[in-house]
Amino acid sequence: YRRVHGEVSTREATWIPACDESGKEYTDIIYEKAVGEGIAKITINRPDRRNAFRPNTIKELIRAFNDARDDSTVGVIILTGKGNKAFCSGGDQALRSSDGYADFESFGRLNVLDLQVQIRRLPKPVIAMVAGYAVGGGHILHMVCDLTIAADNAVFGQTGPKVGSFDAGYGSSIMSRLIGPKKAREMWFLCRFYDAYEAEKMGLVNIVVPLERLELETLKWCREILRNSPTAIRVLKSALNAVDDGHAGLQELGGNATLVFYGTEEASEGKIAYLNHRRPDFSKFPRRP
Ligand code: S0N
Repeated sequence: YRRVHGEVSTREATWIPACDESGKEYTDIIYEKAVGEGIAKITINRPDRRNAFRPNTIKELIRAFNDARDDSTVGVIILTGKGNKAFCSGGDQALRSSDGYADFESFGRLNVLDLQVQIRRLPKPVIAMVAGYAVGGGHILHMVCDLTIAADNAVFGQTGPKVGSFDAGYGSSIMSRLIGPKKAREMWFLCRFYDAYEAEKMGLVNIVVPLERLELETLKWCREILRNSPTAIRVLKSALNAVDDGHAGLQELGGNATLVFYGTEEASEGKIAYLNHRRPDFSKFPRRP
């Protein structure tokens, strides 16, 4: 296998700042792309709050993820937190009001839910690169990512019932799928924290690596993915989510079937016949067993 495919590079990446079509500066995140690599990296940049998110953080994350989705040179997206102390500590509790989280507006939002859906539906793998705490809504963010690479100092847990909140959506259903219904109840009801190795045993993370190797290992996983067929990965991501995501999951998977079908001569025949005002001739296309 190695002879045919060669070793995957383990070198560091060269990151350059990226922006989206709005051209607006980011304040709460850092958005970068690796030169010549097909990898985007989105970093929550509020380390003094353990990378807690406010509505503006989520708005910026949504913009960056949209850009990475639309950029056909990007094949994998890394989501991480600034510094080694936290991936993300969830919603900024200082900004919590009676109707969600409010920063620069007079009303509250729970817009992290939109971000969770966006990551889930994004047709490219999203990898959570976790150092330090991934707790509360930050824990849910890593769970909705496709893969999680954890540093050996990573700590995972829910805090909702301690601080008077809960995520009864993906934060419950995806967790139950990942670690099983009993363990999910334990995690939510007791609000314990779990170290990286416990999390690995529970099936919450893919691999645990020394903190100093976290980015290099994550890059290695990205590069391995990037060697593989983007269409196969795209369809597989939607297939792996389809049952759990119900109609929305089937829509995503079905959309991929349409995407692939549009590339065939059979599909083209229908379009060309319509445009030429003639009856389509599908007779030469096989009705496969
Ligand atoms: C992460 C923890 C364990 C780190 O402990 P450590 O290392 O001892 O640091 P601290 O001294 O505690 O923190 C350093 C500074 O950072 C501030 N800070 C940390 N986390 C937050 C936060 N989440 N919000 C605001 N500030 C935060 C500290 O206050 C401290 O600042 P100074 O130095 O000024 O005092 C530890 O910090 C910890 O336990 N943090 C809180 C974790 C938590 O409870 N998070 C919120 C959980 N809830 C959600 O995330 C809800 C998500 C959500 O939006 C949602 C989604 C779906 C449905 C509903 C909701 C909903 O909210 O209701």
